[in-house]
Amino acid sequence: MLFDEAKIFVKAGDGGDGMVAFRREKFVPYGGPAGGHGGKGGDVIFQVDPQLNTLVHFKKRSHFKAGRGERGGGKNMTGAAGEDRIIPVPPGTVIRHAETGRLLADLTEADQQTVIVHGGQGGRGNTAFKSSTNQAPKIAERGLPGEELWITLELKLIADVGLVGVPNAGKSTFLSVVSAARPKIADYPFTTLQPNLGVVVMEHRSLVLADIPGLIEGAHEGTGLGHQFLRHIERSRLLLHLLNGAAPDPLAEFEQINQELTLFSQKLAQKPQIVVLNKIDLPQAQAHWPAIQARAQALGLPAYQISAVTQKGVQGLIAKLFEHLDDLPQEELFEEEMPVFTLDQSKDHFEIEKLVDGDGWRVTGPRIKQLSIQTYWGVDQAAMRAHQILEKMGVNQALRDAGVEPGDTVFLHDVELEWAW
Ligand SMILES: Nc1nc2c(ncn2[C@@H]2O[C@H](COP(=O)(O)OP(=O)(O)OP(=O)(O)O)[C@@H](O)[C@H]2O)c(=O)[nH]1
Ligand SMILES: [Mg+2]
Repeated sequence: MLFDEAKIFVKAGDGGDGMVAFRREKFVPYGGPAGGHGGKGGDVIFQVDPQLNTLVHFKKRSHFKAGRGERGGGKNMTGAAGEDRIIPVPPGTVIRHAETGRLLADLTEADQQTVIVHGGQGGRGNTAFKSSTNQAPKIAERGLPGEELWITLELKLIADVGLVGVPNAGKSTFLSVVSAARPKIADYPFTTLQPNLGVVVMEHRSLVLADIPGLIEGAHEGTGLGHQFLRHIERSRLLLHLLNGAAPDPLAEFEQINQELTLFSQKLAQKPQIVVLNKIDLPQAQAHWPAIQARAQALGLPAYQISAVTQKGVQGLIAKLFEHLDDLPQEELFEEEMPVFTLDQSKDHFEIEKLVDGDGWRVTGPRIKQLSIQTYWGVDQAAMRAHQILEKMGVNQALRDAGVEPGDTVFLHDVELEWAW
């Protein structure tokens, strides 16, 4: 069965801390600042691997982390960047924010990549704080934490070729011999209850084949199981109509299924189709071939005969599928507009809240959070610099306007400070 949904947690690497260091040279009594910057944390990146066709590997694992950046060194050495974490997903994977459902990525093309959470910036070393008035700064920044997020993955069926046919025609058998997919196969109708996808590889090329439940009369109205899955193959570029050679009248079944496709949608009815008679290892199947070939020719459709079980004609058919696809245009796969993904919409935005239990205040906001984490509050110079930034952002004024008195406790996110102005 196709496993087509997963919920996972991704965490990008934290940035490395900046370093406070000074040059020590022979005969130079007082060297300048030489503390390097911390390395950037690694990103978590999703990449399309065309060889994959399910999300089943996310069943075993739900947490993925990128590497953290190293701390800055002396002699202006920047810390090494954290390693990116590249997570392979099958084509057709849609990634959403787990809580809000917001679309983050719609991955369709081979090797397409998208960064879902970004590594934290490395903190700057003390070299960055040198100025005309401060030649020997003792401050550095701490690295920022990497972004983290719960996301959902959904696999959208994107097949180049959709397999249609009556139950028992051998669709799943065919898929299993031409791809690594292992669908259930059995000698009764409606063995397949969920679509199966398989990737067919030939000489560095690949195509995706979708095996859907068998269709029967009334399928367009929801009889049987095929109905809900016809929508999936509406997006495929080519239909492979597989005929059950063991049936008493495969030609009548062929007409019937085409009728159902027409009744379901014009789009499906007009989709290019190739006709394939299966089970020609059986003598009765061979007997049907001339009539089927003649009918296909009359309709202007290519026709082939195979045995999925003995694999007679199968390789030739695959080569033909690639040829037919080459003649067809690529289907437009993007259904949803890609948003620009940002965790922080407006970084300088902040809010002040009076805490109910006592005389404290809390300031929150993306830039405030960043500053609270980045600053070594115990170091006077660093704290001074943070206060200058708060002044520029208008936070100090806003606190005064709100009625903050000297001596009050002010939380900058989780960092507790005493208001001194
Ligand atoms: N003799 C013969 N039997 C075949 C061939 N291909 C498939 N079969 C048999 O036909 C039966 C049905 O095969 P499936 O692959 O399950 O058929 P399906 O079209 O996927 O059926 P649904 O999932 O019910 O729609 C199984 O018993 C297969 O072994 C073939 O080339 N020759
Ligand atoms: Mg099947």
